[in-house]
Amino acid sequence: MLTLEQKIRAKIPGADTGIEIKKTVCDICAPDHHCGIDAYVKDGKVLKVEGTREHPYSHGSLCTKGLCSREYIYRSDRLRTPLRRVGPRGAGRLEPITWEEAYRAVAEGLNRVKKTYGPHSVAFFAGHGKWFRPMMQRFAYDFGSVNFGSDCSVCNVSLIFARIISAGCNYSPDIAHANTFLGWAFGGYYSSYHDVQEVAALKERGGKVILIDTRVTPAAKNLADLFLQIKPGTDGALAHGFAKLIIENGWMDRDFVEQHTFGFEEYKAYVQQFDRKTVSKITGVPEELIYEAAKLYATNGPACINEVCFNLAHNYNGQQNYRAITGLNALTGNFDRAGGALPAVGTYNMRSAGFPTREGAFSGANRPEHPRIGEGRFPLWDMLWGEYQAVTLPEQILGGGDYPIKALFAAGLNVRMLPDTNKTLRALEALDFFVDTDLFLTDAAQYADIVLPVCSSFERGELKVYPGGYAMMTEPVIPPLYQSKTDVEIFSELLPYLGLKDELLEQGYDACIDWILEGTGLSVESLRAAGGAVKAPVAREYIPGSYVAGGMKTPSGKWEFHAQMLDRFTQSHHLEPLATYVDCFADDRDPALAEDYPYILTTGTRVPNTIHSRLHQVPWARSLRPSPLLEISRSDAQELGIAQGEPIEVETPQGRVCAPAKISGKIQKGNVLLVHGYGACDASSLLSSDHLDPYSGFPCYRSSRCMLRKAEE
Ligand SMILES: Nc1nc2c(c(=O)[nH]1)N[C@H]1C(S)=C(S)[C@@H](COP(=O)(O)OP(=O)(O)OC[C@H]3O[C@@H](n4cnc5c(=O)[nH]c(N)nc54)[C@H](O)[C@@H]3O)O[C@H]1N2
Ligand SMILES: Nc1nc2c(c(=O)[nH]1)N[C@H]1C(S)=C(S)[C@@H](COP(=O)(O)OP(=O)(O)OC[C@H]3O[C@@H](n4cnc5c(=O)[nH]c(N)nc54)[C@H](O)[C@@H]3O)O[C@H]1N2
Ligand SMILES: [Mo]
Repeated sequence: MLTLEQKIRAKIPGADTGIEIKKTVCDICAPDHHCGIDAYVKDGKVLKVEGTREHPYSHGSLCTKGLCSREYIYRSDRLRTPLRRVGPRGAGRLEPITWEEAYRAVAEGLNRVKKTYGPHSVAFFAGHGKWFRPMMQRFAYDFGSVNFGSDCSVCNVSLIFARIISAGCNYSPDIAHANTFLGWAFGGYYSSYHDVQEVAALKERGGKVILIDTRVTPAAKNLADLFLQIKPGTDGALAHGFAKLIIENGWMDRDFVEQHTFGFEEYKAYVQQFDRKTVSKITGVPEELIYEAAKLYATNGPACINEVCFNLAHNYNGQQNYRAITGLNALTGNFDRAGGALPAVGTYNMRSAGFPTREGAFSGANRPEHPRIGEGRFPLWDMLWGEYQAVTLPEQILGGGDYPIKALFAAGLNVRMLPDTNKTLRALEALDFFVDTDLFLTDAAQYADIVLPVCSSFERGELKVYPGGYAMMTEPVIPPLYQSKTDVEIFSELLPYLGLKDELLEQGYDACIDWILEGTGLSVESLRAAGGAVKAPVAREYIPGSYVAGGMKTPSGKWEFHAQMLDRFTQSHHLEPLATYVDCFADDRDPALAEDYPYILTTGTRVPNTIHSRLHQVPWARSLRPSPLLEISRSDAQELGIAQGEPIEVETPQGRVCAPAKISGKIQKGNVLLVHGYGACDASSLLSSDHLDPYSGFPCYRSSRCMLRKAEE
C-alpha cells in the first residue's frame, strides 16, 4: 500500500489525495485536432495531463505539444494583468493597470480613430487561436468595421478555394474505406498524426501508400510502398504527368468523367505536354516511378488524397498545383465515393462534424457594406472568403493601400507570422492605436498601447465539435490564472465602454453558443449535463454519391476541370480557368536573382516540438531541439566546406540569419530548410511580402531564393 504522501507524489487521483481528474481539451494546435485531456488537478493547480481514453477523436493519444500543456499554461511570461505602454513602441516598457483603466483606454483609442478616420480604419485580426473567432468577427462588425481578418489568410483556405472552384464544396478523404492512400506533401507524424493511424490501418488491411515529398520523412520510411522525392513547388507538373498517363492508358473513370465533369477535352489537350521525360526533368522524380505511382493510384481504387497538405499552398504556383492534384479525384472517379474524397459540411470553428450550425449567421450579423482592405488585388479571395487578406495588412497600415488603417485590435498577433518581419514591425510602429490580447508578453504585445491578458483552454469552457456528429462543452479545470479573462469576456465587456449594443454578445459565450446550436438538438445545458462528447441528434451519416447525384454547386453542376468561376478574372488578373502549371519563381522580376541566390529556401516544415511562435519558450519542448533547425544536404555541405553543427548564414534580398548546420540525407541538393518561429533566427524575416500566389494571395513560405555561406566566426 502506498502512503498518502507517495500517492500525492505519484499524482494518483482519489478523495484522500485531493487530486481530481478533470476533462478538457488541448487547443495548442489547429481545431482539426483538439485532443481530449484528463487534467490531474489539486488545489487549483494542474499536476499532470494524460489523453482522454473515451474521447471520440483522440482516443487517449496526445502529441508532444499536448504533453507540454502544463509547462505551456504555466509559462513564466504569462501575462498577469492588463498593461499600458509607457515607453516607445517595441521597447517593452509597460505598466500594470486595472481592467477598468484598460477598457476605458481601449474604448478611447478605438473611438478616437473611428471618429477621425471612420470605423473601417480599425482593423481586427485573430492569430492562430480560433475558439473566439465567431464572437470576434461579430464584435468587429458591431463596432462598424468590415475589416476582420485572421491567419486563414495563410493557412488551409487556399486549398478550400481549389476544391470549391472545382467541385463547389469542401471535401475530405475517406481513408477508412480506401485501398490506396496518396499522401501528397503529407506531414503525417508531425502535423496530422491522427491520419497516420488511419493510414497504418489501411496498410494492415492490405492497402497501398504512395507518398510525394521534398524530404525523406518518417511517413516515407514507415508507410510508403512508393516514395517520390520531388523538387519544391513542382507538384502541379507531376500531377499533370499522372493525368496524361491515366488518360492514355485507359485508367480513368470514363463514366464519371463523361457524366459529371466539365472541360475534360480542354484539360486532356493541356496535359499532353507533360510527358514522363519532361515531368521527370521538372520534378526530379525518375520516369519509372512516375509511371508506377500513376498506375497504382488509378488502378487500385478506391483511392484518396490527404487533406492536410497546407504547405502546397505556400508557393507562388500553390493553388494551381493543388488544383492539378485534386483534379485527379475526378479523373479517376474517386470523388463522392466511399474511399475517395467525400463532401464535408462546415459545422463550427473550421471543423466539419457532419451537421450544420448557425455559426455563419451569428458571425456575419451586422456586417457593414463596405470594401475590405486590399480588395481587387486577389479577386478569388474577395469572392470566396469573408475576411480581408491579412497579407496586405502591413502594406495597408504603411499607407500603400486604398484607405488608411490606423488602429489594430489583435487577438494573438505573432510578428513573425507574415513574410518580411521588418515590414510588419514598421507597420506596428506606424499605428495610431494598437491593442493586443494574448497569454504571453510577445514581441507584438511590446508594440501595443494596451495589452490584455487572456487565459488558456484549461481556464475556460468552450464548444468543440468532432467528426461523426460529436459535440462537447468543456469546463474550466482551473480558475483563470492571475487576472486573465477569456477573449469573449473581453469582447462582451467592452461593448458598453465603446457605446455599442449587441444583446446576444453582451450575454457572453454560453448565450452565443446556444444561439449558434439552435436547431441541432443540442444546447449548452444538455452538453454540460452529458459531461463529455455526445452525438448531435441532427447528425446524419453521409451517403456517398448523394452530392454528385443532386448536381454539384458549380456553374455547370459538374466537376470543373475548366473552372468557370475563374473566367471572369482571366482578362483582368490573368487567373487561368485550367489548372495550368508555371514555375514557382515565374514572378522573378530580375533574372540575376537565380544566379545570386541559387538555393531554394523552405521555411516552416512542421516539427513535433514547436507550433509557430509558441513552444520555443517551453523548456521541455525546447530541450528536444535547442537550436533552430537549419537543414542542408550532404553534397551542399561538402561544396561549401561546412561540417555538422558549424554555423551557416542564409541570405535573401530581405535579410540574413545564422544557425548551426544540420547536415542530413533527408533533403535534396539545392534545398534549404529553416523552421520558423524562433525569435533569434527568424525565417520570416527572409521572406518577401510581394512574392505571393496571385490566386490566393498566400505567401511563399516554401519557396524563396536564397544564398548560403559558411559563417565567419
Ligand atoms: N515562415 C513561416 N511563417 C508561417 C508559416 C510557415 O510555415 N513558415 N506558417 C503559417 C501558418 S500555416 C499559420 S496557420 C500561421 C500561424 O499563425 P500564428 O498566429 O503565428 O501562430 P502562433 O504563433 O501559434 O499564435 C499566435 C499568437 O496567438 C496567441 N494565442 C494562442 N491562443 C490564443 C487565444 O486563445 N487567444 C489569444 N488572444 N491569443 C492566443 C499565442 O500566444 C501567440 O502569441 O503562421 C504562418 N506563418
Ligand atoms: N507540430 C506541429 N504541428 C502543426 C503545426 C506546427 O506548427 N507544429 N502547425 C499546424 C498548422 S497551422 C498547419 S497549416 C499544418 C501544416 O501541415 P502540413 O501541410 O502537413 O505541414 P508541413 O510539415 O510543412 O508539410 C508537410 C510535408 O510537405 C513537405 N513539403 C514541403 N514543401 C513541399 C513541396 O513543395 N512539395 C511536396 N510534395 N512536399 C512538400 C514537407 O517536407 C513535409 O513533409 O500543421 C499543423 N500542425
Ligand atoms: Mo496553418
